[in-house]
Amino acid sequence: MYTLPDLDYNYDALGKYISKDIMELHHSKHHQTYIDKLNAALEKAPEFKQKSLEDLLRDLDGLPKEVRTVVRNNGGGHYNHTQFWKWMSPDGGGEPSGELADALKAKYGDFQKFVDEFSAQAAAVFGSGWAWLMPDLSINTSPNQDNPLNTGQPEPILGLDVWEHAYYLDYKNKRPDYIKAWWNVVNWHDVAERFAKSSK
Ligand code: MN3
Repeated sequence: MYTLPDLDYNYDALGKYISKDIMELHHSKHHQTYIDKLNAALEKAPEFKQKSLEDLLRDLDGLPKEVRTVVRNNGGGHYNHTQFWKWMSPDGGGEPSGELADALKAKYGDFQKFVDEFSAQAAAVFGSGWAWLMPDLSINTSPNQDNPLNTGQPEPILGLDVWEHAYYLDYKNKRPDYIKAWWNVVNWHDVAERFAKSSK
């Protein structure tokens, strides 16, 4: 049975960038609902309880048809949010250092150009979805709760939730304002660790 992971910080820790109200609703209600629905689906296909969440998402076609879409949406929701909480920190923001900084500079010219490109792609997601930074530092997006695992790609090293539930209470319909604020809480320490692991 999957359970809701604790945050490494309090609901009010991201301060003016992402409010306590959003964090509490997003974590305790939205994320919890994905977990409840994922667990309910796996009750109907108990032989798949042994597989890791990542493996389930990598092989959705291997699941029985009657639970496939539920696992895709809610297993994806659980995976994506579990990472998302770690990709933010009250000590976040600024720029990465070390290997990741060098690699981003090599690919995008400078850090700001990377930020601009990622922000543009995140802003352009139609409806609900996510923007991702991949281990090769390419940027892509997914609709709904899909993620790169569904198409056989590696795990992303950074992702941004652009569902309205992630920002509407603070930013109303202004998704670009939310994206701009979010850079102030990005946990580059976590992203750099994932980048280092992915290149080994
Ligand atoms: Mn969300």
